[in-house]
Amino acid sequence: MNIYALSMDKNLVAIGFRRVVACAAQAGYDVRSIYFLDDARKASFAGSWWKQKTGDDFNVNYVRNDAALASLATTLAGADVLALSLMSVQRNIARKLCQEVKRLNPGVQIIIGGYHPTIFPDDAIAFADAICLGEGERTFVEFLDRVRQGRSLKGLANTWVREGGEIVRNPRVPIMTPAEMERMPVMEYGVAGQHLFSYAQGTLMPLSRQDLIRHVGTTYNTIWSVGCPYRCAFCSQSRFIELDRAYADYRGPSVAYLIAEIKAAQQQFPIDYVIFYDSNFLGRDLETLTEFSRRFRQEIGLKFVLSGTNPVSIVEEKIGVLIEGGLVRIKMGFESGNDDMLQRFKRPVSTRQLRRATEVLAKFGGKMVAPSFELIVDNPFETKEQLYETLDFLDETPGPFTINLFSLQFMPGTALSQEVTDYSLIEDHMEKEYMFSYKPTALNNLISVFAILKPPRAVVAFLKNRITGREDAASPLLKTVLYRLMLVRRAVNQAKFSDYSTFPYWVMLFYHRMRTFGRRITSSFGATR
Ligand code: B12
Ligand code: SF4
Repeated sequence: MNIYALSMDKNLVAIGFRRVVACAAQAGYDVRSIYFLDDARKASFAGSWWKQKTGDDFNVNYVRNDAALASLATTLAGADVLALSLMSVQRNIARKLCQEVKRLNPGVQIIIGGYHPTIFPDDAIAFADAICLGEGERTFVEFLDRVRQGRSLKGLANTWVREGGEIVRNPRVPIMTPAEMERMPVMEYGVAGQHLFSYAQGTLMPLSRQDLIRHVGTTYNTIWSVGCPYRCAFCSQSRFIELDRAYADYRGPSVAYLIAEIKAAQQQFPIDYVIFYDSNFLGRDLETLTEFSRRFRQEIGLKFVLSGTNPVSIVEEKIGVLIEGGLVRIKMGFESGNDDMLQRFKRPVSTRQLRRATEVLAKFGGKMVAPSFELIVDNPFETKEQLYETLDFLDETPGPFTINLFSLQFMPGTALSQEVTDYSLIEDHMEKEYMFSYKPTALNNLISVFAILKPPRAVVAFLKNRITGREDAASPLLKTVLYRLMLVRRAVNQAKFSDYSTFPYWVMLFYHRMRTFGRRITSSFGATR
């Protein structure tokens, strides 16, 4: 069977995609993977912060190239199966592509998995033959088996399918237990059978080892546990828990599995940093984290970053244990510095608990990069007074720390988007990639100063005074300047801890070579003694 699998994420991280492709490969299917990138020549992950647009056009999908989509569709139309992994921000491009493929060859069986079909199935099924809701390891293989055998898709668990013009909502079976996850192959992480599609040029090319390094540098990006017990109003997690209660657990394989997965990648590629995207890596108990930390230090010996943690789980013992294992940097969602908004967001924390988390983290100031707290702004439910409270909260937060601002997004299927009657708002957000997409208002710009430094109280008071009554005045240039300064501050801070994981790939590679050289020298000295 001729199978194409397309990751629409516009980077080469694609953790869930790589997992389902690995399952299909293990089942004997020859899958050609394609990673859809805006422009394959430019940074898509490693060093991409430096290239981020911050001006007026910062938050829309960067490239539009209908001719390129048409040429990709011509290739894909030769397939028996086209599998897509999709987030909502890529939905418009994916829909165009699928429609064109179907026009050229109605016989191609299209299956879509990922967050978009899971959260917004009514939308996704309109341009696919089948959509997978939630995890797809077993579903993808069963789908391929059925297509190969020419069987109906009716009854294909955890999917919706279109048959004879009708939408069939197939029954659900429970998602995998940790024991079942343990038996899954580790994610596909090589270059054989993999391709890059460069949207800007419309070119499809085999993925080389150099390409992979150019795009991810010396990072290895993975996730240990899938799921989260909370139901924050702006997050799609509640939708997952509705699908299956087991999504409320931090569900994942054993420490041994995780270590074996990382080792396998380490044997193939130069890796210095492992980045974990768990919703809350620290949600695991101290005993498990201690085992992880010990084995990570002894058997992997790299630095690791926690891209997802929850302030509710910041416990001194846990942080201490992980730092011993190699933890170098930590990010977490604070979302707001005022209690009304935290409640409205249904966050599991109050500002008092946030404060406690910052106090714990401040104790490790000299041992890891300043933690990063993420905040939501441009929130139509929030008053200026409440936003000023967030500013005061930051002002009182013990340092060192940095912040990331994000505009509130009304993603489909979240509790918050159900409060919105204007559907175009949601549609609009399917066009946006919203990293640093906050509006360049005076108040946002003032808050963003805390990403660079903690100004003296008197300066904050002075600036507050200056912008009072003009909080919404736009200043994109100032935003860009502040953004650049923030990057410089972070670079300096990260370099102090040899954390180059957000730097351009060539910096990471240079550090890797130095590190390897240093290790060789040390071991040859050891051998001659
Ligand atoms: C890691 C991560 C990233 C990474 C890598 C993305 C990746 N795909 O690996 C990075 C940092 C690059 C990233 C970027 C973005 N992300 Co992100 N990210 C996540 C995060 C934290 C974990 C995703 C993950 O790996 N899950 C675990 C894997 C195993 O699950 P999975 O991906 O869902 O895959 C399973 C199923 O979906 C299914 N499946 C997936 N693909 C396929 C394909 C087929 C054919 C089948 C059958 C099944 C299937 O099977 C997989 C295995 O079980 C989630 C939040 C969270 N905690 O879940 C947000 C999340 C997915 N991201 C989100 C968003 C919005 C973004 C950005 C748009 C943000 C931005 N910068 O503007 C960008 C988009 C990038 C782009 N330009 O296109 C949203 C998506 C919401 C939505 N409705 O689409 C989430 C849910 C966060 C949130 N709550 O808002 N992200
Ligand atoms: S804690 Fe994080 S992953 Fe969990 S529901 Fe809230 S935002 Fe979503």
